[in-house]
Amino acid sequence: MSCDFKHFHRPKIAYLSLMKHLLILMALALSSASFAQKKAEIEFQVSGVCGMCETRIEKALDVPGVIMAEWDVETKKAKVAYKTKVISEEQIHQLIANVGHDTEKIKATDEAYAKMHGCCKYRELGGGSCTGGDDQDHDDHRPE
Ligand SMILES: [Cu+2]
Repeated sequence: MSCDFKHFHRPKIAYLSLMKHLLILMALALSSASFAQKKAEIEFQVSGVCGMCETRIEKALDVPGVIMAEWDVETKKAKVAYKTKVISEEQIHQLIANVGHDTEKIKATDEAYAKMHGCCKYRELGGGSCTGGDDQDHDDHRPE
């Protein structure tokens, strides 16, 4: 009764190569599934001045269909990933304009603009009472 070590060795290799193929198949299935969802990523200019603007813009885009939304106070660029079947690029611009921020495509109405905190009045010279982009901690003075 010889228990050859080689007998254990072979199936292990076969198992590993099977796992490798399974992983490749899974990766393929996942990537084709995300293709079916039709994701898009866009980047555009949005006017704003401070961290409060950032919160407002990102909160406005917290809707179904939007996968990721980021606005950078330094570059004034919004980066949005969304599902094209659920929401359109136009609607995304509109959502931002609705809370008072001008985008490349849609200007905010004077009414929406007036509702914003004084610090965020980017249309005024010098950007309202905001000192700059790194002023993050004025969550305490929200508009009444
Ligand atoms: Cu602001």
